[in-house]
Amino acid sequence: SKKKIWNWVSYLEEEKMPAAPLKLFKEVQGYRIRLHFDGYPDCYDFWINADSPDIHPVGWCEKTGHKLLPPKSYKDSEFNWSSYLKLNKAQPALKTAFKSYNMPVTPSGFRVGMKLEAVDRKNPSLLCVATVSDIVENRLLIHFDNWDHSYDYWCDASSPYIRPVGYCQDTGTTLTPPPEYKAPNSFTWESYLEKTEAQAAPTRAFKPRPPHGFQPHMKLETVDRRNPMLIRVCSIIQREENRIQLHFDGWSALYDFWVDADSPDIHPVGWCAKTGHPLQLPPGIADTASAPGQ
Ligand code: MLY
Repeated sequence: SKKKIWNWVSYLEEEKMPAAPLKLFKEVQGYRIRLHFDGYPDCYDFWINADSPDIHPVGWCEKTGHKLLPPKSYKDSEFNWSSYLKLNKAQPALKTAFKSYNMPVTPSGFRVGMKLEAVDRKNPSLLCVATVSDIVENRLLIHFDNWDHSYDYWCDASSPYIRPVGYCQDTGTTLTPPPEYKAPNSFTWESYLEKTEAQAAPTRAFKPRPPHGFQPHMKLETVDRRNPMLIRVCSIIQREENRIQLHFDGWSALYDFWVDADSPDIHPVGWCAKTGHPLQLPPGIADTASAPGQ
């Protein structure tokens, strides 16, 4: 039998399903790059969108007072960028290539040290006592009071995972206090703010975003988290307030998974073609595809 060349237009027609509209995606620019930590084995390499707010030009840590971890085998005091670049005959990535370079910093009502109520993303049923522990551009680092940093995450003022002090009380939701509060009801914000000499983040600083517009059956291109080098043809099968459940077309439902609607790993139909990234086609259609993650 003659093999047709796969393309989205005829695939959507055959499947009688729509592409997820462009306007539903947070970012539709950029391409993906693979990053390697100098001095560390390749197993720590990771893929990231070139416009990610998590990557910064050489010198950024020094300029903004963040701690830069030097390549393995260097002591903190031994490392400086100019001799390191010279020694390795390497070029710094151009500042203008970074998204933050062209991004206006909108003033926000958040300040480092302010308290709030935040979802523990590792235990999503918990809304907890938390602090803004860092601010970079328009993003906030959320830390859970008296827990280790492994629960920390970055988000922006429109995140559905953060709420002002008092939200739990107002909505009759259980608030998880810091771990030292063992007895139920022994925690009150009033005395805690006083004790910690902290301020509550003002309600006006929170900018709740409108609900996402993704619907079941829409198709898109999604990073395979088991092997993040790969981007696959995908369909939405369910939606929730902040998340969508995805299915890899042609694969077992065992591989279905949930992602945040603003995940940087979901892309509109045509994104791979536009950015020059290979797209893994549904199996059976082409022999390039392999089992997810293998
Ligand atoms: N079962 C976990 C729950 C930890 C929750 C931490 N959050 C609140 C930051 C444990 O006790 O380790």
